[in-house]
Amino acid sequence: MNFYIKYNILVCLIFLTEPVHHVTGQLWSYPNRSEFQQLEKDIEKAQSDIVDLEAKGIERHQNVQNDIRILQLRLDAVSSIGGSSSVPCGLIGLAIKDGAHYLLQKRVNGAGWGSRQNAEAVMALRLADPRRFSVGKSLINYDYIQGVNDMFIELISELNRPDFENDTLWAHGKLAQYMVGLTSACKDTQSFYGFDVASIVRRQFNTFKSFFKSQKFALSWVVLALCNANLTEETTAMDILSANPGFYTFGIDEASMIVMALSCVDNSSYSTAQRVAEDSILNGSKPDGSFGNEYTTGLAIQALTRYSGSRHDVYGIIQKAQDWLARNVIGKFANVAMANQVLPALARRSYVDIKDLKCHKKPNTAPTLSASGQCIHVKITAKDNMINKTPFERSWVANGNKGDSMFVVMQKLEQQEPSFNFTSITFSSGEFIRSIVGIATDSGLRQYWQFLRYPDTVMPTGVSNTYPNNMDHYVFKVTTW
Ligand code: B12
Ligand SMILES: *[C@@H]1O[C@H](CO)[C@@H](O)[C@H](O)[C@H]1NC(C)=O
Ligand SMILES: *[C@@H]1O[C@H](CO)[C@@H](O)[C@H](O)[C@H]1NC(C)=O
Ligand SMILES: *[C@@H]1O[C@H](CO)[C@@H](O)[C@H](O)[C@H]1NC(C)=O
Ligand SMILES: *[C@@H]1O[C@H](CO)[C@@H](O)[C@H](O)[C@H]1NC(C)=O
Ligand SMILES: *[C@@H]1O[C@H](CO)[C@@H](O)[C@H](O)[C@H]1NC(C)=O
Ligand SMILES: *[C@@H]1O[C@H](CO)[C@@H](O)[C@H](O)[C@H]1NC(C)=O
Repeated sequence: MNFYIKYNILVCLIFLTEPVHHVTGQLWSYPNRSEFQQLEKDIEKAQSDIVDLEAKGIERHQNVQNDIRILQLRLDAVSSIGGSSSVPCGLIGLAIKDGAHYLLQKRVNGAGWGSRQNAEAVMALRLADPRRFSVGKSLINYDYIQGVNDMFIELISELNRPDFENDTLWAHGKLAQYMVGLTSACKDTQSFYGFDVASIVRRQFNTFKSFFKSQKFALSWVVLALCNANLTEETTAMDILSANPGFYTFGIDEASMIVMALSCVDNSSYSTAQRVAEDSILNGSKPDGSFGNEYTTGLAIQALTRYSGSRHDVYGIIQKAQDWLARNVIGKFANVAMANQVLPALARRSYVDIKDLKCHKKPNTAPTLSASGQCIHVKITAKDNMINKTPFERSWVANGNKGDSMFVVMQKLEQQEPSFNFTSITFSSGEFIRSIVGIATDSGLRQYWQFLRYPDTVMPTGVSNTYPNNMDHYVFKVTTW
């Protein structure tokens, strides 16, 4: 066992046995696997409800949202040590969690992290922990999703300004950085609420070419924006970026951004410039393991994760730098830019990894609300051996359209089939089934029509929020609670 492994285990043990009150107070507690797993399940279920609502075009749902927030807080409490987190153990893992907490606590509803800061925050959270923060069906952090919404809203309102395109606060690399933010949140940058953000970034590059010639840090964001979105590169931008290798106005910070940008585009024409920039970063390594301050060290680590040369000690250099970085940022995250440059580095990722993040596809494919969807057949069974004197069981096949809710499918069946009818009551959570074929449940007797997917899976959603696929089979069964 070498020293480094021993050291890591020691650090893990220290943090497993000691609650770290000085970092985030009562949020940190001892692990309890079973509670952790239950919470993960609950959040997954709540999240699938959200996905259903979003598929219907309802963007926010206060109840589910609050549930997830509470669940997430409790999950944070139990997952901070142990649990199946994808964040590494030990000091570096703690620093990542602290940075994520820093960002999430700094977000203000509606405003996010403030003007021109939202993309940096959003991409930092995603790169810090893509699994936990994925905009997917799996475990998510709802505050992150809110932050993504805040970023969208800010950007939409900016894009609508007539003077936006040539506003240098945005045109000098900021919109490009937002494009990376959009991609990290799985958003199409060519049709963002009617805007082709990618084309605007290309035009800004051409309008402000002389600025970008002198500021390759900003130019790197333009290249990263197009590359992460899998769009064709601007050859002129690549030529500027790879010119004068070894000369960096803004030192290691700039060399690091150039390495990331060049390495993102898969073209051997730029490999020499990339190698020179990498060597220049490595030459800037300090005895304490850092490359300068937290910002510079964060960017340098990110760039070194893209290392293309032949030195064998780079892995160790990255580890040492990460260790220095973790010690220097825990409890000291100072602003969004620092979190943006540091968090990916701690997670051993870079801005280039955004192009490989998994973007989930919505389950059941997002239903269209029009009835123009393809025809579907849905089997419906009703069972009662409680209310009727003789046990009742009968099945029907309903003709509906893809995108119809179960409620709509049942309404259609009622029109198609004289032997089927039902009644329901409207609640804030949708339609509650009261009676089927005249068999009405008595709430005083704690009876209800339970809604299941055949044969016996209790549905997590009601009929208004369930969107059947072709050949699905659902069961209604009189049950008591
Ligand atoms: C380019 C650059 C500059 C250029 C900006 C010129 C330009 N029009 O592009 C100039 C030379 C003006 C500059 C100045 C300073 N900079 Co400077 N700069 C950078 C650099 C290398 C890249 C920023 C960038 O282009 N980002 C990409 C674009 C798309 O994002 P942006 O948000 O629009 O970027 C703007 C801001 O970053 C702003 N800016 C630049 N530096 C600073 C510093 C502070 C404190 C603030 C609030 C804003 C700011 O100018 C950028 C371009 O418009 C970063 C490196 C890094 N790691 O982030 C350092 C960096 C941001 N700068 C830093 C510093 C310390 C300074 C100075 C305070 C240095 C000094 N002592 O004078 C001054 C600012 C003084 C002041 N007037 O308040 C630090 C900030 C650390 C911190 N927050 O405490 C960084 C992180 C470098 C580092 N590794 O330490 N900087
Ligand atoms: C985990 O926590 C729950 C609720 O706090 C408790 O009921 C359960 O006994 C705990 N399980 C273990 C293994 O500690
Ligand atoms: C931005 O500036 C360029 C160059 O001056 C000009 O051609 C373009 O029309 C301007 N765009 C907008 C939207 O004003
Ligand atoms: C990226 O683009 C290429 C060609 O333009 C295409 O073959 C590839 O599937 C795309 N990848 C993704 C993830 O979109
Ligand atoms: C690689 O870059 C060179 C120089 O810009 C360019 O001429 C060439 O077409 C690029 N190759 C590919 C495969 O994109
Ligand atoms: C390496 O860094 C030192 C300062 O630390 C500098 O003087 C020297 O020029 C650098 N060498 C190269 C090849 O960049
Ligand atoms: C519903 O169907 C049942 C059984 O077929 C029938 O007795 C009842 O009258 C129907 N109710 C309505 C309102 O059509």
